[in-house]
Amino acid sequence: MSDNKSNFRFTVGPWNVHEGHETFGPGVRPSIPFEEKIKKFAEIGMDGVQFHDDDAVPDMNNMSDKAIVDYAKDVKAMLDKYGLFAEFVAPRLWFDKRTSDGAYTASRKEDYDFAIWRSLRSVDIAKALGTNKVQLWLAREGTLCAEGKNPVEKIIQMRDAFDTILKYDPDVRILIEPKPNEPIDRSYAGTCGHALAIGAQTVDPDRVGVCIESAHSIMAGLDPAADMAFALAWGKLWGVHLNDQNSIRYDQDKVFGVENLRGAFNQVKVLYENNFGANGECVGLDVKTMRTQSVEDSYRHIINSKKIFEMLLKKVKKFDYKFQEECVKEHNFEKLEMYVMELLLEG
Ligand code: XLS
Ligand code: MG
Repeated sequence: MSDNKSNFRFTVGPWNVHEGHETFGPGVRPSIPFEEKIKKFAEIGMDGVQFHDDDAVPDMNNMSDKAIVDYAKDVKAMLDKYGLFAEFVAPRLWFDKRTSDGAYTASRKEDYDFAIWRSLRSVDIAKALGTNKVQLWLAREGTLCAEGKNPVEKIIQMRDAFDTILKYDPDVRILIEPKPNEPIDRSYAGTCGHALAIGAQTVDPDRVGVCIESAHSIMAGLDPAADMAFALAWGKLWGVHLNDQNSIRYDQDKVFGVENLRGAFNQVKVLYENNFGANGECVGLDVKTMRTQSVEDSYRHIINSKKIFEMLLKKVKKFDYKFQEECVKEHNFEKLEMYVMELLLEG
């Protein structure tokens, strides 16, 4: 096994430090100014930042294409000031009224056109921030009312939207972030397999990969490490959003490893064994501050996620492959499983 390794680069987005709002309650903490978050990300050991398009350019809907790029260049200067890079830009296609019935799968042409406009501006913003990665979380690409859309037509329409993005800029790379539900009732492309399949149908499959989020795999009833492995097998794992999740409930964005330590161990293991990061891929931490947390202490979940990742990495490096081989030869998986438990539990 080669050893690039341990050179993992960590990223988070400004939305990972939020005011605490959720479906059943408003924010409970004051907002932290954008630059203060960026500065703090650098202080707590992040290497880069993930952006929604309007995290970078808040008023973009009311700005010209050129003004958007100019604004993004100033954000790049701010990142440089703190020694951070931009990992990707994700068009926020789930806030605006025009995306309430989906963005790429919208029923109305003017809504679809808006989604394309935001996506192409995301490419511009990404380039201005110094990255060619655009991440597409397919938030509302599905339906709230099964009879409301022709699913086959809409799935093809979504592929056509990806083609438009790919054709717009020959350097752009698309990372699809699949999620099975929420905010949509049922997603048209909710898993790693769907994302890879739709990528393969685009005009340039080599420029479409995936970002696997632990919680989203769990919500689909799948194992995140196995999803990561599936994408790694074809060289398609271009990003991860590590976090944790208590079963198939609402999307919880808990600290990495706090629900299922063995599951987290196996995510770190598959990333490490397969040299994730060697081509610039980042370990994204898509975790949210608990609603009970004070504003002064609202970065702890990020610090903890990174720490747990690093502690698990030490365990991964201790993993005895000789012993594993022996157990496999004997078909003694009880023995191997107990070895893993002891490895995880001992100090
Ligand atoms: C939501 C997603 C979102 C994306 C970025 O469930 O995880 O946070 O990662 O838009
Ligand atoms: Mg995510």
